[in-house]
Order: sequence, then C-alpha cells, then structure tokens
Amino acid sequence: MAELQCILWDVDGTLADTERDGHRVAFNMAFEEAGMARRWDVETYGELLKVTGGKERMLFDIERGGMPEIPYATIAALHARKTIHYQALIAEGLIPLRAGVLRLLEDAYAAGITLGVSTTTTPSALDALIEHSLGKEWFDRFAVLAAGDIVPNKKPAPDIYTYAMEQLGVQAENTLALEDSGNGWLSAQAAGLKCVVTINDYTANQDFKGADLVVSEFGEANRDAIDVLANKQNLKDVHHVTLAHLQAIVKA
Ligand code: XBP
Ligand code: MG
Repeated sequence: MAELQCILWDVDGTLADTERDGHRVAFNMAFEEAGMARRWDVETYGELLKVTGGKERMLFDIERGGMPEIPYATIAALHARKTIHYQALIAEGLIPLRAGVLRLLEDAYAAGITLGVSTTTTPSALDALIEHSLGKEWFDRFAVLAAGDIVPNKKPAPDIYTYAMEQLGVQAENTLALEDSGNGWLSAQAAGLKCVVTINDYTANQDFKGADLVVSEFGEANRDAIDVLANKQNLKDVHHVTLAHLQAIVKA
C-alpha cells in the first residue's frame, strides 16, 4: 500500500503569499529603475500569473502588447534586478508564512518524512524566503530545492516535480504535492502526484478539478476552521489540515 514518504512544496502562494506584495512590487521596481513606463497593478499581475516564471511572464506581457518589444538580454537583465529587489523585500520580513505551513513542515520533519521544494521561482529568491521567513535550519531540512531554470519546462509541465523525485529517489505514489495554483496542480497531476491545494486571492477561481483536497489555507487548531472546497476522500474533521490528513490522502 502507498504511504506518505515525501512532501514536495510549491513556494509562491503556498509557503507564503509572495506574488502581490513581493514579486509584483519587485518587477515594478526594476521597470522604474530601467526608466520604463510599464507598471503591473494588482489586477494586471493576476492576468499575467497564468504564465509561470518571471522572464516568461515579461515575454507574455510583450506578446499581449503590455510592454514594448525589448531584446531577451534586456528581459534577463531586468529579471536579475527584479530578483535583487525581491530579495530585499523578503529580507525586510514583510511576507510571513501562510497559516499552518511551519506546523506541517515541523510535524512532517519530526515524522521522518522527506521534504523538498518544487518551484518555478529563481533559486536565489527561494533562498531569501527560506532564510528570512522560514529560518536557516531549513536549508538542511529540505532534501532537495528544485527551482527555476533547472528544468527545460516550467509548470504546468511536470518537469520540476519529476526532477525532484529523481533527485530524492522517491516514487510518485509515495509523494504528495502541496500547491496553490491551477498551473501547479496541473504540474503535480502530470507528474502522477496526489495534491493538496491551498487557494489564495489570485487562484481562488482557478480549476482544481480532480485535486484531492482544496482548502482556503492549512490553518491552525486555535483559529477558525478553514473552508474545505473539495475533499475527494471525504476526510473527516478538516478544521485545519494535519499530517494525518496528508498521510490518509496518499494511502487512499
Ligand atoms: C510562481 C512563479 C514564479 C514567480 C516569480 O512559482 O510563477 O515565476 O511568480 O518568480 P511557484 P521568478 O508557485 O511554482 O513557486 O521571477 O523568480 O520566476
Ligand atoms: Mg505557487
């Protein structure tokens, strides 16, 4: 029977709500610094989030006529500056972890479950979040940090999940993905993984058809009960998401 041996975490939107007040703001700082008129407001950024990866997102905005044509080298340079601004925003400690993230990480680590990250984001942006929002000890506690351009195709392709599982030597049936977005869910699904989705303002209306558990957040015991939007295995008493729930999903 399948058992939970490994949890692979998405980063942006899952560990923390980094998009609106982190990545978006950092892109705008890079645009301003480069003397460009373009700004991504909260709503526009929501539209652009359908494309994963910051460089790919700029290319998409160019294609749809939002940004002027610029050479790829300029996109890459803007992205490098954006990443520096993002790291500085994260270092200010402005973006906390989402409710229940640290609890689930600690419970899973204590239970000897292998923990990894599978993200579209740039490695140095991930490092900043681990250092300033999670704590430096987590650099050693994650057995793999799979991020950014390390694979040819970003989410919704399965590559970053497949890569992490190969690195860890774990099988899909014993691995669970934690995601916040439609693209993340598609990626996990394509890699053959069961998946728990924690929605946020940007992803609430996306399609998570077939996901095992869809919740408003992982939540905490001493706070209000979370909203459960889909519960494929009819798990009982999902006031907040526990390690036991995650284990039950993989066993089912
Ligand atoms: C989210 C993304 C990333 C970030 C920006 O990835 O699509 O591109 O928005 O990061 P995930 P970069 O939810 O899989 O972590 O600018 O570093 O690409
Ligand atoms: Mg995400």
